[in-house]
Order: sequence, then C-alpha cells, then structure tokens
Amino acid sequence: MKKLIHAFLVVMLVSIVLLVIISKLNSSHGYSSGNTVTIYNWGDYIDEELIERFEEETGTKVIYETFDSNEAMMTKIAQGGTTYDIAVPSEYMIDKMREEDLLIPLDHSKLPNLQYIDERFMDLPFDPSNKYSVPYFWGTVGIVYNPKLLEDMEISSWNDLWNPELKNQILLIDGAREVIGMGLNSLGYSLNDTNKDHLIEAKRKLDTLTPNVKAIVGDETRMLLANEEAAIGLVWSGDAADIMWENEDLDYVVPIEGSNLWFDNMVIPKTAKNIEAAHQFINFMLDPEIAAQNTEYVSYSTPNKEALNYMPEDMVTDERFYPSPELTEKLEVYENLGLKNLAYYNELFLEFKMHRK
Ligand code: SPD
Repeated sequence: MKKLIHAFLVVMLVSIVLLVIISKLNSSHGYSSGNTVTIYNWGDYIDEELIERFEEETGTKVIYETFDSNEAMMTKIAQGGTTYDIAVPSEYMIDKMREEDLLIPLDHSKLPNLQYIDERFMDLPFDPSNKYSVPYFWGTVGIVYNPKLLEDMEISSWNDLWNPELKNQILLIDGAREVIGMGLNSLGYSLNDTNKDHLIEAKRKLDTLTPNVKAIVGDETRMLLANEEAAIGLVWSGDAADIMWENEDLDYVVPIEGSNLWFDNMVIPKTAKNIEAAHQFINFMLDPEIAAQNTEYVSYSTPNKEALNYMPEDMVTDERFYPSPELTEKLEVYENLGLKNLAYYNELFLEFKMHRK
C-alpha cells in the first residue's frame, strides 16, 4: 500500500511540474488562455497585417475564424461550445441575437475611439444607443457587370437580369435575404415583405431566372467576375469595389427599383471568455489610421469619418461606394422579421437552389 501511495505522489508531482513548465513556456511566448482573443468574422473581411500588429502591440494572441452568412454565424454561436470574443453580424441579426440573449452589453468607457464613427451610423434602430454593437463596415447590394462582355446591353434595373441574352452569365450571392430580396424588389415589393403570396410570387419569378444563373457562390464571386468568367454578379458593394480594382472594365449599379443598405457591426457574444481583450480589439479597429488601412485592404465602406482623411481621395469620393445620404435614405435596411418569417425566406431560397439542379 505504501508503495502505491508513493507511486501516486510521484505521478502527481511530475504532472504538477509538467503543468508549470507548459504554462511557463506559453507565457514566455506571450500566450496563455488569459491573453487570447477569438474573433469570428466574414471571410476576406480584415487586413491580416492588422491582426499581427494588434498581437505585437498588446501581447494578446488572436484566434481568427470566418463564416459566410449571418445565419451560419448565429447558429454556431447559439449552439454553444464556442469561445468567440467578437463576432461581426449584420443589423437584422444583431437585433435577433439581442432578442435571444446572445450578446453582452459593451462598456463604452473602454471604446474611446467610438468618437470617430460618423453619427449617421450610430444609434440605429437595430441597436439603440449602440448598447451591443459598434460599426465595422457598411454598404449596399447591387449589380456588378462587365460592359465589355455585354456589348451595349443596359443594366440599371433588377429586371434587366431576366434578359434571355444573359444565359449562364449571372453569379448570385449565397444569401437568402439577398436573393429573395432581389425577387421581391424586382416586383416592386419591400425587402422586408412577409406577405406569403408576395414571397411565393418572388420565388416563382426567381425560378424563371435559373437559365441565366451560372452559380450561387460566396467569396469566389470576385475571382470569377474579375477573370471574366461571368458578366454579371449580385454582390455586396465592397466586393464590387474589390473586383473593379482588379478589372477596371467592370462597373457597379444599385438598381432603380431600390435595394438593401446594410451595416456590419462588431459585437461581443455571450460565448466571450476575454471581454477585456475584446474591447481592446474593437477599440483598436476603431482607430482612424487602422480603420483606413483596413478599409483600403478590404474595399468596403468605412463608417469611421476620421479614417476618410487617411484614405485616397478617389476612393472616398466614389459615389458608387460612398452614396449620398439622399440615396441611402431611399434604400431599405433588413429588419429582423422573426424566427418564422426568416425560416420561410430560407426555405424558399433552398427550394430555388434545388430548382436549379
Ligand atoms: N467578404 C466579406 C463580406 C461581408 C459582407 N457582409 C454583408 C452583409 C450584408 N447583409
């Protein structure tokens, strides 16, 4: 028995020594569970050099993961089992996450750089007083097109996409709200319509677009359009800006019937383990010079009005990506339509995708 106790004590001692060595090794690299921050963001939505800079400046290691839709992001966070300290949902999803008690209120005293955000992007209906969220990027949904491939075809309306000459030429965002929204807008209905007859009508109309749809894709859209493998894309404005930077022949238009104005904001989900570092990272991204560098890299529109002073003139005066308040007022922001309606949008979108096969 004595031998057994002795062996047990030796094993315990060795384990403790090993644990101390491992934790010392981790902290000598500057990392321990206390100084990591885990970020969950859209794909291609940050200049990775800034992640390194944040790590160097603060000694906090960044773990970075990406998602490609609001729905996928929310499902993962709601399921639990993750330790995201920051996520970047769009407006309607922020409202939904708040409703489902998935967000932690922000401590504004730790976000002094919030002063640089343009008032137009603060205190919006999906998050009054910015209790839970801080603006990251904003933009529109529209059509990027290649006039060279389209000869003289005019593209200014959603309905132009139904032209039979566009067979197999269109790429669509893999997003239920964007695609069903396009169907609704093309019929003159609101992007937040919940009338079942209107939604079915929009889905039927979308089914007739099928011959023109080459693919429903995510971040690959940019490469396919820039390489002229398709002539048209339903895209978020920042992707259009990026594609047009790669291929100057392309252009971007927000259709005459109207479209979506969206806001992606940083939030701290309930899954957060390092709330202090989350605030630090958010404040870092709000610094005007950092925000300017990130904007130039990502190509989306920044809500940081001070950052505009650090950016190239031609970028900030391009009305296609910094539309006037008069134009943005005519666009619609997605509303949180509630669980049942959002599920119905998803169901119709899935049926539309199946219809293509
Ligand atoms: N590649 C980054 C894409 C981010 C776009 N977010 C837009 C969401 C609009 N609801």
